[in-house]
Amino acid sequence: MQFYTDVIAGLQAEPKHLNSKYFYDANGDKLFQELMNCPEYYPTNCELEIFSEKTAEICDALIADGDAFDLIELGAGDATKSSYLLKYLLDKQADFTYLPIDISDNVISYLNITLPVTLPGLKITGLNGEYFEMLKKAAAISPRRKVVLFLGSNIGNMPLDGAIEFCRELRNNLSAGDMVLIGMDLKKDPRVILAAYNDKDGITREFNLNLLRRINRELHADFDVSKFEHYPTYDPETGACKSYLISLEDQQVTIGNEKVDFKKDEYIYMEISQKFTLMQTDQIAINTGFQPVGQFFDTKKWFIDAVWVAA
Ligand code: AVI
Repeated sequence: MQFYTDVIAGLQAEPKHLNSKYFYDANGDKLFQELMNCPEYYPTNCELEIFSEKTAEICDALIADGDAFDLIELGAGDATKSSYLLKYLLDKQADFTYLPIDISDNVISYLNITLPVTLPGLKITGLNGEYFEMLKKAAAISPRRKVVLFLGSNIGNMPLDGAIEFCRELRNNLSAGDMVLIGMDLKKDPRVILAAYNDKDGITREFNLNLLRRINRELHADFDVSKFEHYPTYDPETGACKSYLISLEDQQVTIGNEKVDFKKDEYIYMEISQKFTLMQTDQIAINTGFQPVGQFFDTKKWFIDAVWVAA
């Protein structure tokens, strides 16, 4: 099982690490929802402001010449932000089909059922699976122009070279003239950034510890989560915001048939949430085969939704 293999490989590595994509079990999803509502975690509100205040401008950029298109969303979640666009596009009678892609089949069946009710007239084909596999499927379903939404600064959860590789692969799955609307969190006051990953109510702490609990539940492990502490960091030079769990004592943890030793003060690297300069956002586009053609910001200019065209 991939989860088990990844966890064991990560905890036997030097330094120890876990992949933050495993944060999102049912409990992790709930904690992330709570996080998005907590006062310190600004990215969601910034991007919501962009989508609610700049709906017409964003849609006009995506509609381009007015030809029919497929609106594909990578990691659609509950589609709160994209619903602003969907409603506007429907009102404008744009000819489009919405294809949300998500790894969770719960998410896809929820969207397939609820969106046509809340947005009458919406054509929707939910795709359950890995992003690039589903992008290939979307291309096979229809030859129409593709507009891809990749929101929430999910791109920031990859190390910078991984993000570049991801954008290159995204480009390889698109045709010239296709578009991307990508949300990226920008560099800002380092104290604001650090606070977003170190909220007073300890939700981010629980979000990180939840992965150890998930490993206990699903992989027959015996982590004592009270023996680990959440340690968030932000480096204003590189823009890397990283979270670690620190072992509070020498301890041994059993995971299935494996035993993992932790020294006191040893860390597990849990997550990166990369922050970008504006110039970096353009550079990533250009270096991966896109042309940056539009920029939408919240009033504080803390977050960008950039429009890229596949060159
Ligand atoms: C999903 N992702 C963009 C969030 C972020 O900001 O990196 C996940 C998160 N981790 C801690 N707080 C939120």
